Amino acid sequence: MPESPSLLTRVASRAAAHLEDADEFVDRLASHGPRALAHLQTLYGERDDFGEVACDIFDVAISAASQRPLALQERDRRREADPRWYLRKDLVGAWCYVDRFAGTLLGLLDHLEYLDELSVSYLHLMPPFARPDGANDGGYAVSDYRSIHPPLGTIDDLRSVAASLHDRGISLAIDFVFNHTADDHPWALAAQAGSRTDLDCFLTFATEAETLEYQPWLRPIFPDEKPGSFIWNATLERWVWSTFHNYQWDLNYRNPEVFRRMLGEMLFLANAGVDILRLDAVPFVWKEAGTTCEGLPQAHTVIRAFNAIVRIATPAMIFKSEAIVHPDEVRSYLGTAGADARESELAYHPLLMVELWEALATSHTHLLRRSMLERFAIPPATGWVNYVRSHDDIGWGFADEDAEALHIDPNPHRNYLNDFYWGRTEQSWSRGVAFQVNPATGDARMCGTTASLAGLEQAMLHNDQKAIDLAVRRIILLHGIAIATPGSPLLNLGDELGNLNDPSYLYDAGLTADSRWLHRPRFDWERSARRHDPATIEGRLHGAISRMLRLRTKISEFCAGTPYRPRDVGNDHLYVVDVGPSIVVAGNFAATPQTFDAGDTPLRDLLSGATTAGPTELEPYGIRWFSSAG
Ligand code: OTU
Repeated sequence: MPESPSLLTRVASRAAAHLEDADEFVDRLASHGPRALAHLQTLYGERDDFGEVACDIFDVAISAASQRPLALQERDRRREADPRWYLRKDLVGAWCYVDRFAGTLLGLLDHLEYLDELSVSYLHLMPPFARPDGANDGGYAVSDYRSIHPPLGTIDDLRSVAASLHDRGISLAIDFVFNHTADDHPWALAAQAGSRTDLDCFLTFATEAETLEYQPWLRPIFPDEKPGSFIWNATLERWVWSTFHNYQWDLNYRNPEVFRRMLGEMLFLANAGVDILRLDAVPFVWKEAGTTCEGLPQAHTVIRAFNAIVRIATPAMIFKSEAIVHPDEVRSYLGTAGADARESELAYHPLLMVELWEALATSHTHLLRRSMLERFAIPPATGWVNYVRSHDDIGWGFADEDAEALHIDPNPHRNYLNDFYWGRTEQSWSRGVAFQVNPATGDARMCGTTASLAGLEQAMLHNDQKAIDLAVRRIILLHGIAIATPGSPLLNLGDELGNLNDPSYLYDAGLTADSRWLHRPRFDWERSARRHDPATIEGRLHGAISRMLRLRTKISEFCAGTPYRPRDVGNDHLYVVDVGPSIVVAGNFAATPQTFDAGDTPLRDLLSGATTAGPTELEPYGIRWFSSAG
């Protein structure tokens, strides 16, 4: 890379010319610039104009640094002095749709006490940006990254929400939907009005034959909508790459102009006060003919390049990646050991999530245990985001190899789990529904809220008190394990009250085709009023979940990086795991009491305060956090 020293020197002198005080920028450039440049070189180094391309990209960073509000510059310094801030035991996330939780962005500020009760230290908002009328994938089709969907408020409201959250010690997380834009984003409109520069930001093809160089290898994501990943656009008279919905057009990161523009949007959000950027749909951002176009090395390089530049321009912000793919692929977005490979600092942990639901349906924990034994390890200075339920469907993404090692046939097992949660098997308590059943591949997923999948809805319909009790226990069990897993927990706001399925989406033209809306109900503030009454369902759930969240913020073993070792205790209904040297988490996945041998050393139950030794009974779906440290 012969030109790199001179190129970075050029960047440093441009910074000096544009920034009032360029020292910090230049220092950060010295630390992270070589890495950023190396990644850009990997992506775009073959171009004759690479030097210009790279300078233009660094100019975006300089411009963002020049516009960085003073309070956020201060935040940058504090976080650089405390670089492990996102690995700590007190990082507790909660997510919501702004309208469904609080009406508007500013409405969020009325609920800060509620978040405090749940020990929330970062609030993740589903994309609040401008989006097309009608279907817009819940905001995952972005028409403008710099303006807010008008009913929710304005970009200034977002800034002031960020500032108010920061004042309360709460960080702000937001989605960065960077694989695609909405088809009415200005770039897509300009492309349709004849701008070649904008057309080149997307992946379009003159003939269907050209799409066939890719199509046979691609995984259909929303097969209900279209069989493949391309749509014909009559205005462009071209085929447009659209991995997700027809109105979401994939961006072309092979074109450095896309990288430059999207970096600008990303740093704009950082300057609005975003602390944690959820990178949406990360595997898809780079395409190569004849491959699956998922998780290619260049997709990782794109994220690494973005990350290195964020460290220079807006270092208070980190990344949380979202990839719902093979578990080993999922963890690959956390980079590899070594500073050069810094990628996402946090990653969703879908394997834990699906394995919790799998163990609940089967009341056996061997696949959960094996999955965690084989695939929990991640690079230093990165953390799992442990959750029970996201806003998306659930697909059975355990590793086939892990199932086969236990003599479980993976696909029939997936079919069994779907049938169970769709409520089609006799023993099922669940009221989930099917999502994107693909007869061609046999793939199918499911939707439903935590409570409805855990049996609460069915039990309430039958007014069956015993079944209600079991369902409440199941919900607490799943949360009890996720919250006690090293990394950080992410609560689906509403799960702490037992939110049930909401079929009203069926009557909304913009939502009806997407059954994921079944599990995105409006937050029920009336039910939340009962949360302090332990005689109610809401009181039992909120009481247990808020207590566990509070407690976890005090237990150092729960921070990211602690060794996590599931035990074989000879009873497959039990999930028993050593978290660090002194914490033992034990969950009973059976509807009957099970005995756990606590051993000779007395263990203190951190949730109840009781001390135990020897054979200890775990009630149906019971959960314990033990400490041997006294
Ligand atoms: C994400 O999900 C979002 O979470 C969804 O809500 C969006 O619809 C989608 O992107 C498009 O923006 O396929 O079924 O491996 O699996 O990113 C959900 C990653 C999805 C994908 C995941 C995607």
